[in-house]
Amino acid sequence: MNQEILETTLQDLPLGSIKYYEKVGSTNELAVELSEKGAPDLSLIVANEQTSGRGRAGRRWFTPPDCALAFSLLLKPNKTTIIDHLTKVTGLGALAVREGLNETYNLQAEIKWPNDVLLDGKKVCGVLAEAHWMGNQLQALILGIGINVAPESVPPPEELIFPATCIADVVGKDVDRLEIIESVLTNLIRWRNKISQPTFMTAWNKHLAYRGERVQLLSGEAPTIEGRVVGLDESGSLILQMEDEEEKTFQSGEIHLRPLVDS
Ligand code: BT5
Repeated sequence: MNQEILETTLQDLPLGSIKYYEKVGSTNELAVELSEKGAPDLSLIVANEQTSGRGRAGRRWFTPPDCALAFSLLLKPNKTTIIDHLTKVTGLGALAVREGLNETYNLQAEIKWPNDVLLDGKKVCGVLAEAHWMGNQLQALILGIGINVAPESVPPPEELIFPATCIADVVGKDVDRLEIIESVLTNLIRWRNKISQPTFMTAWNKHLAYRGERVQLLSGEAPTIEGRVVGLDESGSLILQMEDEEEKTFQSGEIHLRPLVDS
């Protein structure tokens, strides 16, 4: 991958700008700098390697060179109604990845609420949506996406809190990073335009992992919550059926979800 190849591959997409780097700290961090300089809607930053890729709550995202996709897209609030749908932006990224993997390699990925994409029940992608504010004005949403493509992108098990995989291992052959990023971005732009429509939530809900299954929600020091996955509400919050049959809704915040084996 390089700047020229990326520009050629993505030439039909309405991107604000495309910047390719061989090695960066974090593409989300660079996206903030770009936003501060007034970069337009749909400006894209892609890195071949990240040295301090980040996940949620200060966790690390592993992106060694040549084997993964790591990119951030700037979404300007004035361009769409996205400001009214901030709680759905992580889902937008996850849904775009799911659709991209389906389109390119006919894969049936699932979305583990709130921000992971799973193949064969293992994490293949993580999404990190961050907001860039100036005072009380939202400047841009930064949608960071990391996808494991070749086996070298999968961290060793001792670094993981959830099992991980990569596309090549699931498909059983080498896969093309350019083909995947093109398809993911195409789907992302398409779904962003529909984020306010019921079809968006229907699609996200349809591909939700663990529907009908028992899961645990872990959130820092707070007591663990257990329940059965019912689905998502219209804002992207998770609905669980609790032990007493009552349904409760949970916003993502810093929550982790874990499947539970039914007893
Ligand atoms: C995420 O956080 O899954 C969000 C990851 C977002 C990464 C993208 S890459 C482009 C952009 N630039 C950035 O700096 N970040 C974004 P979270 O749900 O907190 O999961 C983090 C956890 O996933 C870590 O604590 C590890 O256990 C695990 N992990 C780290 N690297 C992984 C990988 N390559 N594959 C699977 N799991 C990984």
